[in-house]
Amino acid sequence: MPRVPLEITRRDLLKSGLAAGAAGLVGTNGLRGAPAMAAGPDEDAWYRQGEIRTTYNVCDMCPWHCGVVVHSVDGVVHKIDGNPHDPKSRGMLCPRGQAGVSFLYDPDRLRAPMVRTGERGEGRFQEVEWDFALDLIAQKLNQIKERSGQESVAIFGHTAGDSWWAEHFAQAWGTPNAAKPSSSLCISPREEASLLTFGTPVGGHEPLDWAELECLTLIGSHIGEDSRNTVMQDFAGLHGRGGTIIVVDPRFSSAATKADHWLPIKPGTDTALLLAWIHVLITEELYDAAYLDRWATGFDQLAEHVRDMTPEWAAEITDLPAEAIRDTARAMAEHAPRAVIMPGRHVTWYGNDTQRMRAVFIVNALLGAYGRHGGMYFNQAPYIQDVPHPPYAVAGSAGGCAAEPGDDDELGELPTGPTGKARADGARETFLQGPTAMQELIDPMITGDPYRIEALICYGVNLLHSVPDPERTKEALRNLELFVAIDVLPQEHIAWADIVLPESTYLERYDELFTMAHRTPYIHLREPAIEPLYDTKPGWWMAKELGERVGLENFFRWDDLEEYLTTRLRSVGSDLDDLRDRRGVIVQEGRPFLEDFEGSSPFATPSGKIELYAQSLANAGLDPLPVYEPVEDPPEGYFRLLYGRHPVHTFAKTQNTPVLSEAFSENELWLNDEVAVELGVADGERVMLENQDGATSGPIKVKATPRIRHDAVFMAHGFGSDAPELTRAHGRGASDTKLQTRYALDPICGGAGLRVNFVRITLEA
Ligand code: MGD
Ligand code: MGD
Repeated sequence: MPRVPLEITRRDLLKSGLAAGAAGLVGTNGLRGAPAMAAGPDEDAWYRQGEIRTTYNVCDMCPWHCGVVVHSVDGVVHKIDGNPHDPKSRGMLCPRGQAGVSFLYDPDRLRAPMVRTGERGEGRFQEVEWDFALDLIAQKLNQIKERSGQESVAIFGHTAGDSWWAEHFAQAWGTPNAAKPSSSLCISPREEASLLTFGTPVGGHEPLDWAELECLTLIGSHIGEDSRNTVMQDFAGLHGRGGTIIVVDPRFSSAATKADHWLPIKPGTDTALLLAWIHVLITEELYDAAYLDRWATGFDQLAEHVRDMTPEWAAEITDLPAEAIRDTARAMAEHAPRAVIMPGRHVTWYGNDTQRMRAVFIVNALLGAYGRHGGMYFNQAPYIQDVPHPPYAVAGSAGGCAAEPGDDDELGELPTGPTGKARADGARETFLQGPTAMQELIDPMITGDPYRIEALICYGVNLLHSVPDPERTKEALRNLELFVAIDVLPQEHIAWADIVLPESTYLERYDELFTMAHRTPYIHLREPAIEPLYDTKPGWWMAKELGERVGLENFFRWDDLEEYLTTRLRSVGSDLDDLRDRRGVIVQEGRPFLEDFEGSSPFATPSGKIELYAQSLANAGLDPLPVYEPVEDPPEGYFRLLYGRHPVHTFAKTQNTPVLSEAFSENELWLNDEVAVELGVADGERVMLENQDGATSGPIKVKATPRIRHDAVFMAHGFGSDAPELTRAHGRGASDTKLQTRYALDPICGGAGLRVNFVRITLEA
């Protein structure tokens, strides 16, 4: 029996290199760089205990998905490094990535399938056999389908592996009600804005040509706290070589500390700033006229639109000096086309977000940055074929970070979702276009309007932490006929499930290939480093077993994932052994720059050009050019609730990971230090928060700091878990989600703007 280090301590991880990682990125130097070696020979070191087995994987500790190399000895994983052959990680890994070992051996993990025995929310379960759990789910699903139609089943998915559920199973089963939080609660405004402007989405890997970039502007994007491995490497590279950095953030973020210009904007007013930048670029003739002439349409309408949107106009709105607005526009133009406003990632802020992102892209276009060296390259998905299956019953509607082209041309009958879904003619019931909005599927579970969603399969979504207004979500869960949760940890929503299916972690399973749209499109392998712990199973296995029980066996015409992967890999002249020989990754050639498109256009819009003026928005009765819409100010005594990332944690899923919890166990409330004095609150004091609707969260420790404006507070997302089974995360810090009882709906993409909530501070009872 292999020795399983159930409790990995900081000391153990010092041996494996993680503690070094906590101070920054850690390079892959084979195993020679491990600190224990540097300190001298260690006879007990894990790498002397047996033959080291090396496997290839894709990190699932955050959605950036770095390619990794996993080292195990005698069935125990000890160390994870960045894969030097992976275009994304480039051999480096962040502390969260290295903490995958600790995540794997978290003693609080779900261990066996369970069926609810108590009331929903009580968290009382009985362990059952897999066959029993799957038969029960299949029986319920078939009953619901017969009674109410397959669209009465919703499927939510996130984390790597979600394609088996929110895409393949959902489309085969025939529900348009499949959604990912990484869409309407994250990137959908920028993907829609990019589609409207350039005809293609941004994709999962933001395509900045960092190596030649000279000037970077960040609107919100808090690189350093948003600690995606490669983005931090690239940002450090730009800073190190003296590149110009402009940061627009109400908070003096980590990125702002490295900036040449910090614009502490009044929250919610960025579109006014962007319009004023466009005004300066046009009126001072700082735009790339030849580039726009060749590649863009709508310049004259744009120039007319921003004629009066002067820096002075924007200064009133944004609380920024007009001169600073002019200076920063000129700084960008000075470096054009090697100047870019980063597309951002979590961009669902105030409800008018697609328009704000259109304004971002228009600035980039005026700078001539698309398809230019030092600007934004054109990324491309790798070529690989799917495993053949019958036509799907519905088109893909879930969206996500790295959407791949689907098989939507082979559709059968299309049931319609309550929130509408993409159709060939672009018409939707609610939104112009874009994937199904997760938060909009909650109400139909409660009200039955326009029809009742009766069942929910939730794969890898932290339902009560990722979707706003968790009390509303609980009400929805109470109403369901069937709630199946597939997870690795006993997160808060697990207590509400009828049936819990425990998944093996990414280190214990094969999974779908990672096909990343990139400058050099690539395919990466995920293979198990060890056998699944406990009575857990991979998500693909569950999807196949359930599919076979509900009549979808033709969608799973393969015996296991090795066969499935081999079939796909053959279409690119490879197989599993070959992929391992290639160190887990196949890199293809892309067409990143304009010069690679001789005689054709890289812009897939109806006009084949960058559409500064969006005719499709005009056709739908929406603003074809971005318009600034004022947001409500906080009421007297309240602050706008801002939130973001903490470098050591990912969303709400790593707070229980032993080494990460040890490094940072509870979030803090950033409060302006002068305001703290006025309120009589001391730095480090614990307070409670109450929002405009009376929802409360806390206690949370105050960080009194001059680094935030007077009108806002800030906290890292993901804390304040109410799940007692998460022994390290339970009751630590405050949950931003609990304080987000409302959101502003983006009419174009269905995104949920979460920064429209206000909180007041009360002393801890
Ligand atoms: P944002 O919400 O854009 O998130 O990371 P980002 O895309 O960077 O940025 C939050 C910043 O916006 C904060 O600094 C906040 O002060 C500022 N802000 C708030 N309101 C306003 C405003 O009105 N205007 C302006 N200009 N700024 C404002 C999210 C990204 O992080 C995502 S989506 C993922 S999937 C990854 N998740 C993740 C993680 O979970 N953990 C870590 N450590 N890193 C991560 N990186 C990624
Ligand atoms: P996580 O907390 O990472 O966030 O939304 P989620 O992806 O829901 O939850 C991941 C879930 O997957 C957890 O329940 C975890 O235990 C489980 N899990 C981990 N590994 C596996 C696995 O291998 N298999 C299975 N089956 N489950 C696994 C993120 C989403 O949240 C995003 S992308 C953004 S940008 C938004 N951010 C955000 C915010 O900043 N604040 C608030 N209030 N809401 C937000 N919602 C959005």
